Amino acid sequence: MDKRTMIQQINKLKEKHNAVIVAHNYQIDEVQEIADITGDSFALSQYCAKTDYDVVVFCGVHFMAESAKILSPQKTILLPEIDAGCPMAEMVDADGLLEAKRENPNAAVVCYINSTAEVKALSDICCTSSNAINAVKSLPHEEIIFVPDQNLGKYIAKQLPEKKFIFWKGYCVTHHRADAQMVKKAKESQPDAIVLVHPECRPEVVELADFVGSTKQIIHYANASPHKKFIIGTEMGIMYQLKKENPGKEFYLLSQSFVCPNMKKTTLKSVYEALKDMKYNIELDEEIRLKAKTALDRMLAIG
Ligand code: CIZ
Ligand code: SF4
Repeated sequence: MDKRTMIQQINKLKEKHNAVIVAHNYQIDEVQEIADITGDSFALSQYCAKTDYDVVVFCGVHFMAESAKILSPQKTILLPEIDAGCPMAEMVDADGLLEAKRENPNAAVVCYINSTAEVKALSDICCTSSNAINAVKSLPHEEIIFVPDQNLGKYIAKQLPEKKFIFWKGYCVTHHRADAQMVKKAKESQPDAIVLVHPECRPEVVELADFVGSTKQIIHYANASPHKKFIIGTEMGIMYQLKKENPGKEFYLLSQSFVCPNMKKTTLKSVYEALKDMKYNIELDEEIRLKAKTALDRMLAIG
């Protein structure tokens, strides 16, 4: 099937099932193009919760579709590629976290949204990279177990000296590849560009950046900035939105290795097949869902 026919078929199936397509900012261009909405994992989950569509095709990785299901249990949430996981989310499991809680009985658990529903269910509050500081601040506890991203944990810990952090050893395999040397080289080749990076990058990269933020914050920053050139330190999929929204500006990827293979698994064909066969339907144990929802609701409550 050629691309045009595939898109026509997708649109027909969307109508038939009263379905909507949502795509993460790291998805391939073709998928972002056909999506009804693009965004970060939390914005997309919130959209799923408030929309009237019965079926959501969630183009992203497993924990994202799971987060949507936690907030929208009555909707059918489809993940087109069932093997699209997030290696960082898999770096912490319920057993390991329970052990850490036993070893640190006075600590609260803050989990990054890049985590499984089981881990969210064991956490006091969930956070994204844009509200992690406020999430930690909202807790009265002095000790914080932060899972799973050590880089995001260290980034916020620097800004919260009054708290004692126990960092998990997780990291994003894609963002962790970048080092200070890469930033220095990129700056040398584009001396008048400013550097925008994601807090999943190593501390040595974050230290050299002009701005640190989530995908949503990076896009907002670039859109509002009077600067014309930017070096981007996050997954390459973000370039689609940045270029689309800023035709007069130049964007350079910090490193060509900023590619998340899991985010690249979803194609037009997988979206088509997801709608044709109604797969893969995300289901959650109700007890886990409700506990995980408490952690997400607490995050929502802090705004
Ligand atoms: O929460 C998300 O969507 C992730 C993983 C990254 C970001 O900054 O948007
Ligand atoms: Fe996970 Fe990193 Fe891929 Fe995001 S970019 S889904 S954190 S591996």
